[in-house]
Amino acid sequence: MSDIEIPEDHPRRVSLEIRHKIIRGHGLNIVATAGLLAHGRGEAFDYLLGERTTEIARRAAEVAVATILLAEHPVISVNGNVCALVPEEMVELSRLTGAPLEINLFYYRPERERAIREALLRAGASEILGTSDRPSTTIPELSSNRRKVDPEGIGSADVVLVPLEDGDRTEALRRIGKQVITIDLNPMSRTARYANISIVDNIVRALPLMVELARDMRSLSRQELESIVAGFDNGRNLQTAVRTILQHLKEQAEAVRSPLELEVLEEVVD
Ligand code: PTJ
Repeated sequence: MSDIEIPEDHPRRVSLEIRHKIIRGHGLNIVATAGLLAHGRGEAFDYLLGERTTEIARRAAEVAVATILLAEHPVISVNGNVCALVPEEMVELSRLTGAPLEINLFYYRPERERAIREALLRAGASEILGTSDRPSTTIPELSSNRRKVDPEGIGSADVVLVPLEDGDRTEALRRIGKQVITIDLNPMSRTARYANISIVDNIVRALPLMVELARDMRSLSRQELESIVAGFDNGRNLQTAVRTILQHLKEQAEAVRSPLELEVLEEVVD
């Protein structure tokens, strides 16, 4: 467990608080050790994107929520990082959309499954699929632990939300005809490229946004939901995300000088 106090006025407070949620989750067996590294990669991409929800991420989130609401049997897959960062939001999205939560781990250990299940129950979940006491089936062509899925969950789903995912499973899920939605800060990852809808944003921002959207959109008609989904092109979405990074980097190239040096320059101008 991490009990490090982050000063109120620390300029990187939000980022550090998120980091500490992951570290705490690791101490509780929720997050895999590799999950710490995955988080670091996510942080780096978030920096490159300007640590904000872009217009295209918002549009992808709208399309994702509409797709989940339109689905016959949507399922939300939960791993360690997701559970450590946004457990309440996951439970709320599941409640609002009727998509059950399924635990599906790359680095499977029984104690991790138990810790994640308990954390989701504490966050208000009533039903959790994918646990070892439940029946399981397998995704063909996948050799990792993620091969095992719940027949009442991912096994029979038409739409699966798989945030912070590895590319192999996204590819396998696509090959067996599932529609895949992901949340991934790296627009060049295999997951982002194989998914039908990729929300290029930090899950800590994307999930509260999806909850808010689900609350607003669940009263819409099928026709209205279909018009939200119509015309969405994930390839173009990812290209725009990469261009957004390039644009942000260009702006940073101008602003990258030391803040102390800039203070001195401002004084000279005054
Ligand atoms: O809990 P487990 O055992 O299922 O393992 C989970 C991890 C995340 C360790 C596993 O799925 C893994 O190794 O994932 P990858 O291949 O590292 O991919 C994770 C992706 O999520 C990377 O592209 C990261 O950039 C991205 N990512 C990391 N943190 C965030 C993120 N995307 C959105 N929000 C984040 N906070």
